[in-house]
Amino acid sequence: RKVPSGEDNPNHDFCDFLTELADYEKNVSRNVHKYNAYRKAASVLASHPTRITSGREAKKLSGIGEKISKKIDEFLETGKLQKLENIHGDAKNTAINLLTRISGVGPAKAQALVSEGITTLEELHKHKDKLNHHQMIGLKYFEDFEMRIPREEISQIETLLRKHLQQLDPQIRLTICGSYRRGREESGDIDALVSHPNYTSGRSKKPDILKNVVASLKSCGLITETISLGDTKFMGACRLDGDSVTRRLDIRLTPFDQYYCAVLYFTGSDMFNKEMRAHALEMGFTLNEYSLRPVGSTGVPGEPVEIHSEREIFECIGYPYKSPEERSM
Ligand code: DCP
Ligand code: MG
Ligand code: MN
Repeated sequence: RKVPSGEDNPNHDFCDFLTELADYEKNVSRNVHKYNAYRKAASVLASHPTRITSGREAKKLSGIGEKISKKIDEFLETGKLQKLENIHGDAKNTAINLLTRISGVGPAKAQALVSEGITTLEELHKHKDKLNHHQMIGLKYFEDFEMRIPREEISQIETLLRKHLQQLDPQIRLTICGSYRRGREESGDIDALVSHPNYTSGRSKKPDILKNVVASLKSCGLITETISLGDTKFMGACRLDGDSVTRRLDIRLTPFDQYYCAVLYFTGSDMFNKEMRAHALEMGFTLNEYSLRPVGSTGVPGEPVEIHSEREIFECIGYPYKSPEERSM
């Protein structure tokens, strides 16, 4: 799902089965290493410009080893994968896969439900007592949250957010990050980042900005559900108007001095972040959603580098600048 697929990708059928294998490793086997290996292979193939015609050819690409190259051969020869056929034939896997599609339900929870005999949404509706608040909202909006959000709708929501935040406090900064910022035509959710010059990492006082923001967006009817609300992180749902689909909305409040590291992180993609952080480490820096810090010979990170733009982070670690649109790997 996160990997580009469809007409523009000559290897999309390989990407699809690799993504499905990745999901199986994450949700059923719970093997994060295999999950990462399949995702990496899918992303490498997704950005490969020409059709791969053999496992041998695929193996020359970074991130594709013996096992995956054999799967590509099997798929080319038989049009399917026996491993996936077996997975599809197992009702338990199917149930776990269904339940993990509910927002807030992870692999462990899904497996626990299945072992208690709950394998369908209908059954789950009868056993809501087994769900926490997040999972309850996930179940309530199961269909809505599965629908991709058209770019145009996020753009309209962005306009509304800006208008309300401007009224609340003209100094508040807002950037919609995630796949939307990477220029995608459709997104899975809305990732909003807000900041304020009066809120910096050095201050110990708890910020009340996010609570005010959420209260104001609730009272105007944009925010319709709250999954969780802390000082710096809101998870919930919003709706453009009465008959629109309910959309997952995340809002994070970030200290002003950490704004660009946060924008970079929440723009993603997650694979791109992994790659950039690994490059930073090679160059003697540790990079995360808060800061960029040099790592001394002792291995202890130093003081954060002062950052004034997203581009500066790339420059500091000698990583060729990529526009958000180029980060969808
Ligand atoms: N992120 C990350 N590592 C994770 C999860 C998230 O680096 N494990 C960062 C990169 C993501 C961003 O946070 O791009 C937002 O997370 P989302 O899950 O919302 O992912 P996207 O916005 O990229 O895709 P989607 O359209 O599915 O929401
Ligand atoms: Mg997103
Ligand atoms: Mn998100």
